[in-house]
Amino acid sequence: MRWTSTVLLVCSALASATPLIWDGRAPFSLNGDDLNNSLGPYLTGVKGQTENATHYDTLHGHAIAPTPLWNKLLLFPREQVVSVSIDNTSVFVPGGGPPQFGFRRTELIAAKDGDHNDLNPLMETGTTVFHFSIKKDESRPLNFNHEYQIVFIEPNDGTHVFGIQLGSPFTNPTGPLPAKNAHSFKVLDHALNVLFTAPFTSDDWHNFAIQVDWTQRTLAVFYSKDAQLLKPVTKVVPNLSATPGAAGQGDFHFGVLKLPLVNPDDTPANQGDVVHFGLQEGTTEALLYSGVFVEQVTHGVSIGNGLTRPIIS
Ligand SMILES: *[C@@H]1O[C@H](CO)[C@@H](O)[C@H](O)[C@H]1NC(C)=O
Ligand SMILES: *[C@@H]1O[C@H](CO)[C@@H](O)[C@H](O)[C@H]1NC(C)=O
Ligand SMILES: *[C@@H]1O[C@H](CO)[C@@H](O)[C@H](O)[C@H]1NC(C)=O
Ligand SMILES: CC(=O)N[C@H]1CO[C@H](CO)[C@@H](O)[C@@H]1O
Repeated sequence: MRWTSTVLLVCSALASATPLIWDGRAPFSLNGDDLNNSLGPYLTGVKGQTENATHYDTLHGHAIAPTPLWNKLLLFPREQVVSVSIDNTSVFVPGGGPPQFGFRRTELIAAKDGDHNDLNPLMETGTTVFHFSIKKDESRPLNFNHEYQIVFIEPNDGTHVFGIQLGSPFTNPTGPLPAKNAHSFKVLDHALNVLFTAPFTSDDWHNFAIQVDWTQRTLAVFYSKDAQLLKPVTKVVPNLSATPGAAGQGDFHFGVLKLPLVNPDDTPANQGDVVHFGLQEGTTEALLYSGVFVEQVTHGVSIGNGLTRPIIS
């Protein structure tokens, strides 16, 4: 009896937990045609122009286990892993702009069946928490001599409300490579201050949750590995260089955006234009993602195992 009521209690706690605003955990029903057509939870348009989305984005079905944080019974996971890859064809051509030959990039953008314009204000009002888990794709490693921007929220001004960086930050001229901490995740604020670092160890799922107060313009970070509950790893920090209000809202991206190295053969002006110039090896590289979702904090922050805790305050 006691056991039953505990179970009921846990279930009702789960049901009322946090409300979810957007769930980017790929259901097993999601397929390649959905990806090609930006149906389901992602817009897939940020990629090379010559190939369909399934060339870059792969749904792994039951072949790879997702983060155990939200999939405790790994025999019955609730989501499939999605990998995001780049190769030398990953030259994005933005609407109305020239091809971005400096970058190689593939990103998924949070949406609901193609609609991000209605979703973004829901995800980016009040206090909301952006969850995502990242693992190495050992067969398609990154090149840590380069800078990678892998998760970020980008308003129209092209800045990032917060960002996750890997690799050696781009410098002109090029410094010693790889840079110190190249193999660590760096959580950056809007002004590019490093809020938290964690080594990108192999074979682990790295779970992040970024708490964004859109009114006060602050950030706070949770992190854990694998099935460990998320733990606060920063205090609440100001992020006041981010733009307030609707102009400060933007698309929630995750994927692989690889910056170039300086090409000594380019003109001095072009050497600083990372979007359009620089050296890329053209290698195939990828990251694995799971556990991507955005929640309200009405009933706290989800930390795994069906548990929530109060926001960092
Ligand atoms: C998705 O792209 C793949 C690879 O080009 C292709 O085989 C498949 O037919 C595409 N599906 C749709 C619906 O576009
Ligand atoms: C993308 O998918 C469509 C629909 O299946 C197909 O007609 C087209 O050839 C594909 N494009 C490439 C580049 O594979
Ligand atoms: C990679 O793509 C760029 C731009 O399209 C091209 O100039 C370069 O030759 C390609 N490199 C390789 C190794 O294919
Ligand atoms: C961690 C931190 O304090 N980050 C920045 C948030 O925004 C303000 C205002 O631009 C910066 O001064 C902080 O350094």
